[in-house]
Amino acid sequence: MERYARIERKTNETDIKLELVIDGEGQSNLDTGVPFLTHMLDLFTKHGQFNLTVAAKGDTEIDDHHTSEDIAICLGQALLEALGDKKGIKRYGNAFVPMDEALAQVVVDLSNRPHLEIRGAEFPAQKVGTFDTELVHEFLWKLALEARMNLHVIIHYGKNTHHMIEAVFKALGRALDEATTIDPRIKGVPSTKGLL
Ligand SMILES: [Mn+2]
Repeated sequence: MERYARIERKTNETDIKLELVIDGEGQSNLDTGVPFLTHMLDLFTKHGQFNLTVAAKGDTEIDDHHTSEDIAICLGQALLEALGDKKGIKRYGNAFVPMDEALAQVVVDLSNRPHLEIRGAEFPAQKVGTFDTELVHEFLWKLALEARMNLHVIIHYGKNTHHMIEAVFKALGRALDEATTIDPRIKGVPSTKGLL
């Protein structure tokens, strides 16, 4: 059975349609209205071997906040829904990704216990394109919350803000690819509680 979810979410601030295939080919079809976020989700999809479609209209005339936050909410919901009962998944994922001078690490646990820890995300620049770099935290927190995952993000070092954030999104894709992978040795869910 294909691990797939489609989420539609409409508020006074944003109107989002998002489709996620977990076992994909790294293909994305993205119209987010936030160019830097489009770039990041494209990398995330490629490195996570997902397929991701996003059609978002938001109040970007104000800033990118609502649109970025709400795309994260939809992506988190899609991930949770597509994973279903989580039977056979590896559950944990860990990835280091360098991007030129920057090195990021992302560790995830699809634990049903939402949590976010971030270290080293003191970005030299406040903006990349139109994108406020403080939205990285907002995006990751809403994603962790809605996907009900424990997400640890460590930027070990870096000087260029674009590189630092790019390394995070690539590592996020790779860590989630590992965590969502089905391991045929695992019968049921990988938890001594018997439930995730
Ligand atoms: Mn780039």
